[in-house]
Amino acid sequence: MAFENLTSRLNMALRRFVHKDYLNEKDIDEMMKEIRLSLLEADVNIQVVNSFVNDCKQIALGEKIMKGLNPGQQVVKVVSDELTKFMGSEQSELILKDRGVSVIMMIGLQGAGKTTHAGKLAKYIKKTYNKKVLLVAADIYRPAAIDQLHTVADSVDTDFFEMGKTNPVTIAKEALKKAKKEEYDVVIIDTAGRLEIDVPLIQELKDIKKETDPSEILLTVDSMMGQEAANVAGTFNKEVGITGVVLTKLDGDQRGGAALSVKKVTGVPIKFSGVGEKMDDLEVFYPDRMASRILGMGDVLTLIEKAEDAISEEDSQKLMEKMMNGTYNYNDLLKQMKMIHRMGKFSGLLKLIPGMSNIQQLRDIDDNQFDFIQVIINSMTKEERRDPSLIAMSSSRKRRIAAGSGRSLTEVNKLEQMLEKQKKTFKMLSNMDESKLQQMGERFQNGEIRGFDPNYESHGKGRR
Ligand SMILES: Nc1nc2c(ncn2[C@@H]2O[C@H](COP(=O)(O)OP(=O)(O)O)[C@@H](O)[C@H]2O)c(=O)[nH]1
Ligand SMILES: [Mg+2]
Repeated sequence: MAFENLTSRLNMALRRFVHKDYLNEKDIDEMMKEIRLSLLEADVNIQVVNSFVNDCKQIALGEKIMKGLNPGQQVVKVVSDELTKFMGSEQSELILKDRGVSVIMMIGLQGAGKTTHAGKLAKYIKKTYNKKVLLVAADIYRPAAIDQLHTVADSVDTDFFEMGKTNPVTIAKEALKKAKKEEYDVVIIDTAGRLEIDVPLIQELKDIKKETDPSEILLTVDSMMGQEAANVAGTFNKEVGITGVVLTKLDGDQRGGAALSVKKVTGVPIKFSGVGEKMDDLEVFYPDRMASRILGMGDVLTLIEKAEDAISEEDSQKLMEKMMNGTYNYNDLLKQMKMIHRMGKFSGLLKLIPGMSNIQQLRDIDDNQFDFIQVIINSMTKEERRDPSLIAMSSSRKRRIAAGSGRSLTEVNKLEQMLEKQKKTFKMLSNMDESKLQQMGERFQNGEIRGFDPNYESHGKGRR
């Protein structure tokens, strides 16, 4: 794994402090010095390292100590949070159009992994989104590049398009024409690379971009290339414009840290990582998971997570506000379910969560139901999750979500009703005066009333 050395060094730096009940500024300085060295050794850009360590220190000094953590653990949390932020905070989803043909351009230097990752992505998109994909050979310079993509396409059972050594812009144009006619959902264009960025290459990429109006321009960055990685990404971004990065060869035993600067330098999110030569060796890039993997302190981080859960008062407050002002949506529903799910049997903790009435209910949801509700919500677009009315008003959206999640339309409808009922309950609650609320609260706790249909059931066990 690319970050083994970084992990063991960081781990050493942090372990020394993690059980301390008291940390002074000197301790923190010492810790930051170690972190700085670890990052530099892993080949992370020096300016990036300096600002990272500086930020961590300022935050660590200013942070209130969370209940349940000692100061040492608290600093680990700060470092972990900053590392996550540094790599992009949230996971960035692949952008695909809801209808029509979406084009993905794979770009990058020669040998970075464009062709391999075009194949991996085709497989991933077919599996995850159930879409019809066309792989297009537009690298006409490298000997055997067309054959290579053909082999890759066959191995992931995906249709393949080539026109030999015709002009790449024409190839892209014709491929798109075919895709529209034959109702493909996604076209992945494997473009040519160079050993170094040059003017004709940039021009060619610009021309293909202009011709195909891509949803995604994904830059493959070889994580073994060291410091140059971030510069290359910066140049491609400035010249062509990129929407995401695929960090390849993270399975290598190199230092790899340079690639981590990519997000910081370009502002473009890392969307996937490549972890091997096989077509399954693709991972969705989650900054938080990568941060904990790099820190290699699973035990401490789990502890921190638990402490955070238990006192997620701020979250609860926010959720409460959303419930009361009618903006409660599928994201909130999922968040709330996850909270309750994680707390599991600790019913004593349940009263920490607002929205008394629905608790009874959500608590009764078993693992199986929890999984498929999650699957359904994951099949919604970002907009739909944020604005439930989009789904409520459109049966074609519901059908698409059902198909995408592999669940029945009835289940999608039930989930929608569940959300609507919850919203209604909240609305009712928010219109009550205080004494009445209190009365209601007591009755809820006694189990006399429930907010909405408690018989929300899954249809059969497992998927269709
Ligand atoms: N270990 C490893 N090798 C990779 C990965 N991605 C690509 N490769 C290898 O890197 C070489 C160049 O990849 P290729 O897709 O042809 O790069 P392109 O020139 O950008 O199209 C090939 O030998 C691939 O098998 C990866 O994530 N891990
Ligand atoms: Mg290639």
